[in-house]
Amino acid sequence: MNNWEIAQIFNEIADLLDILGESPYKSRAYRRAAHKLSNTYLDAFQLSREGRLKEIPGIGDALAKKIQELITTGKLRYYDELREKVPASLRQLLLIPGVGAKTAQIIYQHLKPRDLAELETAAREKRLRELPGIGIKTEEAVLRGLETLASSKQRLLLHHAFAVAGEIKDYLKDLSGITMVKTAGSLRRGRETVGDLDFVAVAHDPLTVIEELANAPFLQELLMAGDCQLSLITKWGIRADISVVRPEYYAAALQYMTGSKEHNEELCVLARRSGWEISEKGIYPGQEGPLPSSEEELYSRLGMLYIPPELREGKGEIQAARRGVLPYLLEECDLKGDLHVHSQWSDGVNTVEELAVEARRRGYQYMAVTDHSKSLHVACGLTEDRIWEQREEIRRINQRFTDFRLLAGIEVEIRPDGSLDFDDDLLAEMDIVVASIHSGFNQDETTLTERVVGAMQNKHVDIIGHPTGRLLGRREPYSIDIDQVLKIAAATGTALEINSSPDRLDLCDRYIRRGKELGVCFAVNTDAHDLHYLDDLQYGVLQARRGWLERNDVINTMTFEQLSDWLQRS
Ligand code: DGT
Ligand code: CA
Ligand code: CA
Ligand code: ZN
Repeated sequence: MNNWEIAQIFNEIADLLDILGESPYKSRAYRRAAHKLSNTYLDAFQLSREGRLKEIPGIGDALAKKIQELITTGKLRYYDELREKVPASLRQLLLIPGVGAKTAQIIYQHLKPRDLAELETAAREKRLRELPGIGIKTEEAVLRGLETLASSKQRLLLHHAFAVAGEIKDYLKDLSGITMVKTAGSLRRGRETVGDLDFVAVAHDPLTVIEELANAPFLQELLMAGDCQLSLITKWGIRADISVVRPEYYAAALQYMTGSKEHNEELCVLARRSGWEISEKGIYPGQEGPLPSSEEELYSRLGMLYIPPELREGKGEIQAARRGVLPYLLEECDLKGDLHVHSQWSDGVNTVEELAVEARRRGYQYMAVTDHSKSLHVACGLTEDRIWEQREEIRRINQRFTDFRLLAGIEVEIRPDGSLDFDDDLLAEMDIVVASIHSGFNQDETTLTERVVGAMQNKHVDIIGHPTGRLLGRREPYSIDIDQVLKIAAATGTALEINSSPDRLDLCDRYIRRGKELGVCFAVNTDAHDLHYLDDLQYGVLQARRGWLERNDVINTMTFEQLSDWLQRS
């Protein structure tokens, strides 16, 4: 039982409490705990052994006991009791992202859909909107939620995928007989969510290794074991495919298992023309000479530049590689600072000073402290007075450094009516302004687009934070005319954020690439509320690379002096 699984159960408990009409304080406590659990770097399993669960913020005595019970017995009596009180067909409605207890109850009372397919039919036939208290908007939200649910079914977020893949890889590396292991598949390509995990392992005697793997400690169910491949369900409930090949097939197998399917299919057409062979071991020369010893050699012998995994989606990268015009992709070490970070002044957990020290330790030249603004009450948004106090603290801390600067910024609310939380005079005083939407997600496309466009037209706004508002697997992007947003961003010189948080990764790769074509500049930020999440930057970098971005497309690759000039632009 890991943090994420516990969080899922707590969220479900919160929904069940709402359905049963219990005090909203109770459900809120479970939701808050779920949020903390899925966002903390602290490992509940580890802490429970040491009796230190209460170190997780939001976890008191009662919740700690429940977590303890879940971890030691794999079950929770309280949860089972609640489930018994709510019919299964009502419970399944709660699984739809965006459908809360109230909506679920109305749908259940009036329609009693047997399954989600039946609900979808009702929504498509526009029958939901006729129910009391449910309008067109809710009906559309249900349809969107059903789509999200279908597409996200058990797809893993990147940080979970990396964590589980790391454990499997560590085990494989230590297995005698295996000389090398690489992660392949969508995880190697840095896709924003991952369906299953794929590995390529090298061994002189693949068969023996495969036999031995059938006893791997993380194995829950063996799905298939062939001469060079093994498919299994891990104890985390996640599927893994492991290819075990002899050393000479390493490059061919790694290339094949990395995919994507679309990329491979295009590559196969070219390979066949060169007389190469194709099998589940990969694409290789067969009669046409020795096997390539690296992916670089493989691509080169097929007449093209080496294609980084993040580009291998069958979206024009093969043509570009053949013409020799692939981008020099952004790298994490190109980034010289983070331009969207929260402190204790709003809803972050660290002091400004702690952030500065950590940023400097990471070798950053700068970091922007961008706390929330006043109308975001849930996040303790800053009033004008508090902003001035915070500036004073930032000024004091900056005096200590000659090689590092904190920027006094703000994440200003774009309010539902399109206005910003502060007037121009105040915004003009800030070193950097990130403008974001955190409310009114359900407005129509024209209104939402105008809110974002209006913010970009304000000359004090430097960056639009998480531009489409999506939460992977939980909330669809709000409806905005993205092409319009990209064009105005290019015209006004406003940077669009690539939010690195693995449950956002907002913008998505497609929009990034379209934006680059239109001349948009980007900022790869973490939006960290805790300094441990400054590490999320790696996911944002992957996303930027998948959007074909180069160093020059990203403003936080600039030195402090260059960035200062950029921020002064009119
Ligand atoms: P996922 O797991 O849904 O996130 O995405 P992938 O890309 O990891 O897909 P997966 O695990 O089904 O397969 C791993 C790789 O194996 C895939 O990226 C390319 C290769 N592959 C799988 N099926 C096919 C196929 O039908 N044709 C070709 N050419 N390659 C395939
Ligand atoms: Ca996969
Ligand atoms: Ca797979
Ligand atoms: Zn933020």
